[in-house]
Amino acid sequence: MLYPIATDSRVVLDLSGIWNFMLEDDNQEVDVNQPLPTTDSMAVPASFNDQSVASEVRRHTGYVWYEKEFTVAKALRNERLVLRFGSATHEAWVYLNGELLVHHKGGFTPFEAEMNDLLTEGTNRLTVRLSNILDYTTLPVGNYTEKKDEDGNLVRNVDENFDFFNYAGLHRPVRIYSTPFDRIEDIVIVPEVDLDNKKADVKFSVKTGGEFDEVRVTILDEDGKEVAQAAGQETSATIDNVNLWQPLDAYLYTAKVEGIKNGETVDVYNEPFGVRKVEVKEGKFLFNGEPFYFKGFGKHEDTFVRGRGLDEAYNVLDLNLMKDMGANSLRTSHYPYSEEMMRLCDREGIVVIDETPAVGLMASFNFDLSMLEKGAVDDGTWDKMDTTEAHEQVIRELIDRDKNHASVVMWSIANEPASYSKGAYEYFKPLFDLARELDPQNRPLTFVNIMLAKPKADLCADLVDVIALNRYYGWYVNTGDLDEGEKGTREELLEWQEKYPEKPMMYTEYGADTVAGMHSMYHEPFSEEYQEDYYRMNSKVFDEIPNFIGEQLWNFADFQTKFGIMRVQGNKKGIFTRAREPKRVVRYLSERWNSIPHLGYKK
Ligand code: BDP
Repeated sequence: MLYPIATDSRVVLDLSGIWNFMLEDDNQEVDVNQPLPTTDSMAVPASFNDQSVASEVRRHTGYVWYEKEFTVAKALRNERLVLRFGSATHEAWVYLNGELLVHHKGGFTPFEAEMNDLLTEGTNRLTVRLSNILDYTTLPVGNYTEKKDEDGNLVRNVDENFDFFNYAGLHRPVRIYSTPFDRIEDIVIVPEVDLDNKKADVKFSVKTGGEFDEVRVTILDEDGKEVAQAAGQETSATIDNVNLWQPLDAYLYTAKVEGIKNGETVDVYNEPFGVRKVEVKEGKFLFNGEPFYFKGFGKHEDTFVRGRGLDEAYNVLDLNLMKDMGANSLRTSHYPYSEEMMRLCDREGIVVIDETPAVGLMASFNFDLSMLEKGAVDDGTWDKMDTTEAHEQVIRELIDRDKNHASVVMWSIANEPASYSKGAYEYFKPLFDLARELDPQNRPLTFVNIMLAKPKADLCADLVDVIALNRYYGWYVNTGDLDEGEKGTREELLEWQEKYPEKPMMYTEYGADTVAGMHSMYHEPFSEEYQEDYYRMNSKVFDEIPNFIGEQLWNFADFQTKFGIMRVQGNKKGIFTRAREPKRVVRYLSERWNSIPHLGYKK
């Protein structure tokens, strides 16, 4: 799916701003033919939760309504007009002037619909009903319950089966864009790099709607100079003396794609792309032929007031903080991030592990952990979960959306599923096959392995190209005992390496909750000193293991979670506070990462 941009043939209108908002009342039916009976204000894009002072809004589970009026200038109404949501969390029913225009389930991927037939002159009314319900059919997974209160009203509850607040709302821009009726619908770009000869053969596949006499592709360099041209919907062009897209040294070409009729350009679209080659080979992750070392973060889309809503200023700051520390990468834990962030990573040279929202795929922790050492555990997860359909859908939508991004070097199919439990392999095998079939660039695949699923217990590592581990030695186990934590870390990493000598491995999470401003002489958990000691211990072991190709810590910043006795105003594993103030460990990590080259650290 193409990102909406303005070109010589396209206009983009932004519906961001103040919308009307209300919670749905189960006892009062909403008539979509009438304006919503509310004048409460809600800003878009943003989560609704933290914009209100009422706790029933912040904690509302169920349905909410948004509405906005808009007008489309006459001059545009003869064009094809598409209404597009960057995301709507988690399920949306969209009405235009009282008619259902589009429905979409899944809170982190875009969707759109042609709106010409329902559009009127003058004022149009756009109404959106949203659900934030998560259950065993959705991703993420929620434990959903309903009960009646004393007055007989239905009370819904989602107990998040994951460790972040269930923010919801119109999180990303809502836009209208125009195209001619004969239009470019999609572009697939596959650069094949010949590193020895500094050349790239770039394949293009252009999907169109309507009719053109000719489709033309022109490749422009960063100065806007033409470097190659090709014609046809399935075509290719060669770039000589190619500028590679390298970590922290991004080079973006633009594919200018034109649909031509009677000698005139009817539609034009500009898609940025980078030329780079990633491969997994002999225990290494090769980036343009050289071993890459991931340094960076798992994070969240999480800011004050906006919640999970798009905030481009925070995105820019976050990447600047990362670059300043010598980091080069992030994982979009635990859901697809905004398209704006993906484009920013392309431009800044930040390497991305792109993750689906498959988090919470675990029945419960209530089983005998010692069983895991023996293998063959069944905790019931894969009978309980009914997420296959949602999982397939989101793999399709994510790859469709992000397939051309140079920054994306690997897909993460899930975070911390019960990969030790009977049925896990059978659940994941078809999903990995699907992702391999869909990705035109054949990127490596992984899923993020939970600490319970050590080499003897895990059933799914055969499916991955890179072993991605979330480990908390010295925090959730060996709490406060970094000597034991170090032993556990070393022992397990060596075990993985021995079992899968060909597969590189990395940490996608490790961290310790740390209260900013808390200090201690005595290695006390939660102190800033302990966080630093914890990271120093881990670094030492990482450097001993040849196939260990990256460290992405948990978490970039403190973030909001549900209530729980382990969380005080959320998760405090950030190395920055939620306000992006550094904790003590930032200095140590900056020194370490600035001294580790992005390429060629582990030969
Ligand atoms: C891991 C999860 C992550 C949590 C983290 C933690 O992947 O979402 O926030 O642990 O406990 O299990 O801090």
